[in-house]
Amino acid sequence: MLERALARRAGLGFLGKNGMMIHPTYGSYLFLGEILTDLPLEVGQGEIPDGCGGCTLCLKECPTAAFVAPRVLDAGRCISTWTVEVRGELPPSAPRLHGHLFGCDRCQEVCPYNREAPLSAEPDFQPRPEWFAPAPAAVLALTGPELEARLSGSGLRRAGEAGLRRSALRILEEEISEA
Ligand code: B12
Ligand code: SF4
Ligand code: SF4
Repeated sequence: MLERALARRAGLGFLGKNGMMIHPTYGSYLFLGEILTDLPLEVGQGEIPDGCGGCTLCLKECPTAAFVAPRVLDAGRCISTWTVEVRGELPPSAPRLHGHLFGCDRCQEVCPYNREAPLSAEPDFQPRPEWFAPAPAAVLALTGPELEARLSGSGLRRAGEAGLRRSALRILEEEISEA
């Protein structure tokens, strides 16, 4: 299901130039979910108009130039693809990870709609201190059982132990080549 397109049509938010579904008050740090039902429901207030205006902060911020045009993402250039979704070795054609171990939020961090957005109090969504910007060398130094224990109940399991070690190694290689 194309969740963002559906969310826009459902009146939950507009699609920003960074491709994200943005709620005018809550910003874009939102997960989308659906319930499929044949219950007759009341039609809501309609679509929320585009709120980007002349802003292009997200397009300029992307470290891999992944936006082909506003709202058009080349997923093959997005750091999220290479640190979250891809399994196995990273090919030489993969973009630089720019220090990102798992996913990337840079096109959201600069968005004015996220500056004042309220933070969730949901316990499951709070960052775990041990995973808050960990040094890649510290991740590589963890033994298998230690890393496995830290991944328990975490979304980071999507990359898994192998994916996180691979990204940590790649970040260190990039740092060394830049030095
Ligand atoms: C595949 C996927 C990815 C891929 C490819 C993303 C992409 N843009 O295609 C990768 C791995 C790169 C990725 C990255 C991320 N993702 Co993702 N991803 C998905 C997934 C599973 C499918 C998206 C898809 O089909 N893309 C294909 C394109 C064509 O569709 P789309 O991007 O959904 O929507 C576009 C079109 O529909 C078009 N469009 C639709 N209607 C209209 C109307 C007009 C007028 C116009 C001009 C355009 C237009 O514009 C939309 C925005 O680009 C969805 C869940 C889902 N089932 O929808 C989550 C989802 C989109 N991802 C999500 C998130 C959080 C992320 C990341 C922030 C994760 C991270 N921290 O690293 C990044 C953000 C990257 C970015 N700027 O988009 C959330 C977004 C929540 C939100 N508020 O928008 C979703 C909805 C998951 C969820 N259930 O919460 N993702
Ligand atoms: S998530 Fe990062 S790499 Fe992907 S489009 Fe946004 S800024 Fe670019
Ligand atoms: S940074 Fe600016 S252009 Fe990008 S999504 Fe946010 S408001 Fe729109």
